[in-house]
Amino acid sequence: MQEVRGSSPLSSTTLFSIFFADACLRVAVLILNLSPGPHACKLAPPMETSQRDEQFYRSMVRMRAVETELLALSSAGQLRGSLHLAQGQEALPAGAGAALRKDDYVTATYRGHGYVLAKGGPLLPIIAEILGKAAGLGGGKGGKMHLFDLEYGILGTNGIVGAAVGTAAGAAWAAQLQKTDRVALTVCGDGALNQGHVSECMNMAVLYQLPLIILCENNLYSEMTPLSRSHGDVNLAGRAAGFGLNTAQIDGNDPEAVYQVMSEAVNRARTGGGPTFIEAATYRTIGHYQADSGIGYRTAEEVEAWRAKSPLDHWAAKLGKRAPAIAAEEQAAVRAVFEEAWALPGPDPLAAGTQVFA
Ligand SMILES: Cc1ncc(C[n+]2csc(CCOP(=O)(O)OP(=O)(O)O)c2C)c(N)n1
Ligand SMILES: [Mg+2]
Repeated sequence: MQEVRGSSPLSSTTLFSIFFADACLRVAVLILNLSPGPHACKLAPPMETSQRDEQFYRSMVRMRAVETELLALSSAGQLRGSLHLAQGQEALPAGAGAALRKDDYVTATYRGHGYVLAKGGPLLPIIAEILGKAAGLGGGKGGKMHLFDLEYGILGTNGIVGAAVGTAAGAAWAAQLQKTDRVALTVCGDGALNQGHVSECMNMAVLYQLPLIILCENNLYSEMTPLSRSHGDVNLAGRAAGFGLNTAQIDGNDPEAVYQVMSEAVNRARTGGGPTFIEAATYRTIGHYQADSGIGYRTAEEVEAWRAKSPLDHWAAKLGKRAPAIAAEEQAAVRAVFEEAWALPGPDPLAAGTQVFA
């Protein structure tokens, strides 16, 4: 990990170049419905290793079970729209979610439903939202790319590449201004680093020493474009270090490694130590979205090699005889929630104009 560098002096050029990011942060601060006032700094109590092993496995199995149900509905033509799944990347939400408090903020990508699940809120309103039901988190109007839950600090999954970084930076700034010790985690892909807005946010986060953690899921592809064809320098953490962030590069398929580096970053952010960028090496062993085979721009051998590194299989092997019963329990619970959610009514058409801010 690198140490945070001292703040740079603010020249007029710097001020001009940060205008866009500053505007985004101000909007995010304005829209937040936060409880004001300082409260005591609470660091997460350490969890026993054996407890963590089971929690990670449960979290990963739950996420895979949710995706299996969604894929079946989509394949049967019963679920409309694009479905961006994250098979092979389950260790990231499992490890990251375990390092956060309920009142910490999270923003994520169109592939970020796992982080919403891992934040620990009840499953039914999440699934109901994805299925477009009135009992969903957003009344069934947002779907999978717009999962919001203020009670659990979920400030949105997001279909616009890189956009969620600005919302999280705004939330981190709000937490700092209100003298709370909340932190904001934002999840982005490797491709998002080529969005100018993300660079502006990294610069701002260092200047303001925001309690922000950027977890970059480096799955080696932006849609169908390999990293080497979209980035002049494939060292993503190096780019963040250039802005002055603390950085780390980890195996994103190891939930324990994710948990450890996240805990370090969270504790640093809570205690005024500033932002961290984590580059996590991972791979989606499924297509970019439901209609993509994932082969063509990638070889079958490459996909198979990464399947062999599946975090789910590794953790099942680690838990040994306990794994099948845990998996069966989680899968049955997810199945039951899908059945319950599927039977629920959709939103009232007359309510189409409510809860809409645009
Ligand atoms: C601003 C913007 N530009 C382009 C797109 C189209 N698009 C959707 S996903 C994607 C690839 C993003 O890749 P990455 O950030 O690596 O995330 P991954 O899909 O690999 O998880 C692109 C270009 C978009 N949604 N938003
Ligand atoms: Mg990617």
